[in-house]
Amino acid sequence: SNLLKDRLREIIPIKQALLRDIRKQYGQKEICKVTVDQAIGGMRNVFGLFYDISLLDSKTGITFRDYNIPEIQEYLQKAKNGNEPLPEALFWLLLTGDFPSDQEFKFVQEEWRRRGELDQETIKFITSLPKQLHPMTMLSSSILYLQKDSTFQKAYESGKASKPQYWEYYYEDAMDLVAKIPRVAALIYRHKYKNGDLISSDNSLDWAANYSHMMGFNQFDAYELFRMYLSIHADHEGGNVSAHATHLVGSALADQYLSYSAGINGLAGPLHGLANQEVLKWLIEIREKLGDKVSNEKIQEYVLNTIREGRVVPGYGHAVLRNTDPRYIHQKNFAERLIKNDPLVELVKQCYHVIPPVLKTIGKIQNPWPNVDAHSGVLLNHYGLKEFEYYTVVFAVSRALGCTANLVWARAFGLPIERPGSITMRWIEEKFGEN
Ligand code: FAM
Repeated sequence: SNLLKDRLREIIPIKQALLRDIRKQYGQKEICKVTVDQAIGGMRNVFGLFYDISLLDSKTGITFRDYNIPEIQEYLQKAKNGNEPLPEALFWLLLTGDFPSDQEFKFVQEEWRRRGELDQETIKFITSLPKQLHPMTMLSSSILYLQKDSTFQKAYESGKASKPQYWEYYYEDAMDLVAKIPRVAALIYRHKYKNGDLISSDNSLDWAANYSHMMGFNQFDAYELFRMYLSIHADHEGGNVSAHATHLVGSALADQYLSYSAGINGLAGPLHGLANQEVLKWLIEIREKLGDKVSNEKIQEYVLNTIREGRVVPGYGHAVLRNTDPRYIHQKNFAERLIKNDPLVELVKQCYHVIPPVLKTIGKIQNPWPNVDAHSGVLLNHYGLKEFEYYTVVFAVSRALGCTANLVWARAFGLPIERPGSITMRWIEEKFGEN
């Protein structure tokens, strides 16, 4: 039997009824006012999206189905002798709202193993991509290529799919996409950086460790890093660029592949997921220019220079968070537990003390604290993943969990095509002007 789909079949009618009740009871309530400034200013604090699987609080950070990062670390399945949550378990939580039993966890793991292999044409497509492409461009193109296997697209085209069943096809596509994405990502890595010397999967490993293995990193601690990394980046509510782009494109009934490829393209922007590559570049630059033992004053000066040059300090600031990102803290704890004497890790720690006070003096920066990307690069670098251009691909492997899980629910709820209104300067003047 299909444990996860069966569970969804049980929950979906209950949640659909709940949503109907909520609309009946609160449908006409006002959530917030929208000012002209907000419309022009990237819609900060405009609550206009419905996204049920995770929620971001500006002070306490992300919760996945109401559980924060320390809670998922405590309650989700871990590897033998491991400390980090396993993404298979997180995916079950995101989709169902419950922690999986061991049997349910194993079900997801087995399904992903079964669905994870790539066919020869796909391997050929990926290993024929021009090597000068950015790895995120390669990933997005490869996900688009996989669209040939979309069960939703086929069912829709043949006229077989009816609206109440859409979610089932989105579920199938989510499971396939998530199962395959580590292999796709590892192939891209080996093709671009290791002369196409490919490593086949090891299905005795869990999903995250297998990804690490196919990249070529086989220490237990590297496995733990991938388990942790792929869990904590999985989702960040609905309004961030990658989740929102996926949700928006999916609302036109584009399948999971078309939708998530769009999300990946947004994640590839330097103000979003690409920041993790930018952070490592920036840290290495500091060491090259200022040497190994940099004083706090020199870092302060360097930060001010970066800003003076019109650049952003990567890894710091956030559109919603107003505190240190708990995903940063989680990675800091990981490093403190497992990594000794890595100068770049030490530099990240030093920056945490030095940079926020400097950013506070700038005034306009709403959040001087580090975000998730301030820490992730040095951890990947520590275990041998030196090609920082690739870092956002690891982020994208993780974000597939949240983005595809949300689309299953978007179809289960029968959410309509997204179509907010837009305004012009003339419209604003005519509406609010004196005459
Ligand atoms: N360094 C320099 N300037 C910064 C800054 C930073 N780290 N963070 C914000 N600012 C500037 C910002 O550019 C803006 O300047 P202008 O008014 O001159 O355009 C001003 O401060 C106000 O911005 P804000 O309201 O504090 O932030 P936004 O909500 O507009 O933007 C971020 C949020 C994340 C895009 C911004 O903080 C940033 O560019 N940070 C560096 C890049 C980064 O780390 N991104 C990753 C975010 C991450 F969590 C993720 O998505 N993966």
